[in-house]
Amino acid sequence: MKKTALITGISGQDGAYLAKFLLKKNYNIIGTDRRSSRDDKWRLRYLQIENHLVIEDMDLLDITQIIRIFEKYKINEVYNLGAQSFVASSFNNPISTTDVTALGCLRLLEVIRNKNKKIKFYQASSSEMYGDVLKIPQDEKTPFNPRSPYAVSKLYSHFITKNYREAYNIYAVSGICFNHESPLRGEEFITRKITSNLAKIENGSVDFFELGNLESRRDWGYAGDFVEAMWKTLQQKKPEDYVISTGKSYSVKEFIDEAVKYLSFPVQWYGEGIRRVLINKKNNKIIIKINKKYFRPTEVDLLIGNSNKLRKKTKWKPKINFKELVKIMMLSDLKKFKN
Ligand code: NDP
Ligand code: GDR
Repeated sequence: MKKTALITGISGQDGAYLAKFLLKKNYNIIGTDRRSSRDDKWRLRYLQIENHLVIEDMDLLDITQIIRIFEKYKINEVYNLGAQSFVASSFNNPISTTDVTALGCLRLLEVIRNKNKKIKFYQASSSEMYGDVLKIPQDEKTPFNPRSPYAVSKLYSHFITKNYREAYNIYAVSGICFNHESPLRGEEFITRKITSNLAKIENGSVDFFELGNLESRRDWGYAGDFVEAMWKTLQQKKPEDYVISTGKSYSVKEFIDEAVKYLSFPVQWYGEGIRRVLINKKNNKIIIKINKKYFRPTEVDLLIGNSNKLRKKTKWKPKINFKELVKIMMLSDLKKFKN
């Protein structure tokens, strides 16, 4: 019998890739997000799946909307990807971030507990929960030390998922995902901010752009690989938590150094710290500057995940490495922003 999966956050990067993946596995997909006046279907169109799934309004802030959806459909698996997911914004909007990212998860779990405890539940936990890291690399046993309202909210949803698993015997799993990117990443996140702006500089529509801390290091993987891991964590005998990561870490500066290889002109760094700039050597114009406003009040300096548990239990491994990821994103944006 065909399974039905409910994906919250269907308009986001992961929602689109996961829906595509599950459609290939012959699932019915109910994708939900809050009602919006913006075009929030562009990712589904990009992957050519917009007409292959059902989209419903379901704001994670509103439990009556959640109940309505659970009454309307017979759901087998829930993937809770909906969140205020931008760390920088969580410093300005801590209360709304907590409401959707922490309590949104609890609202879903409460509905599952009351309606049907057999529904499997995946929570999108985050490597940001490790924050100012207490061990390198980070695995399922590493203590958490969050550094932003976003990370604290994710920690709440992580532990409430564990609590509902233990207290009510619900098949509830947290996938602790390290950063994963793609051409469908929002342009506010650093990788896409870099690739989209470099492509706009290449086509002449932008002169320069500004960034914050270039030294922070992230374990960057490809979103298409990560959604497969999410699904696998829900297909095991026992519900458990899993780290999902590539196991390699690069700095923001290293990401830029890899991305500029796809430009038609040579570049060079000058200066240090806040005065550092990247110059187009063909015309000696600045293309990247540092602006203090992009530094966070508390930063996460280094993330690198150990996903051995997932790899052993499910045979998952990432297919796309760092260089390939940068290439995919650069070529996609160079094409997208071509004159
Ligand atoms: P995106 O920011 O691209 O997508 C987030 C989704 O959540 C959007 O569809 C957004 O809808 C939706 N959303 C926001 N507020 C609400 C609300 N009140 N009710 C319902 N839906 C809402 O994130 P990603 O796809 O990159 O990430 C998916 C999940 O995984 C998130 O929970 C994120 O925190 C987590 N995560 C992501 C990682 C990554 O590297 N990408 C790593 C670790 C965890 P709208 O379009 O209306 O804003
Ligand atoms: P992150 O992703 O905070 O790791 O959260 P982001 O791409 O926003 O930042 C990564 C690092 O780059 C530094 N940085 C900048 N970041 C942005 N966005 N813009 C800038 O101009 C800039 N300059 C430097 C940041 O300080 C940071 O160190 C992502 C999100 O997807 C979360 O939802 C998810 O949980 C985690 O990844 C794992």
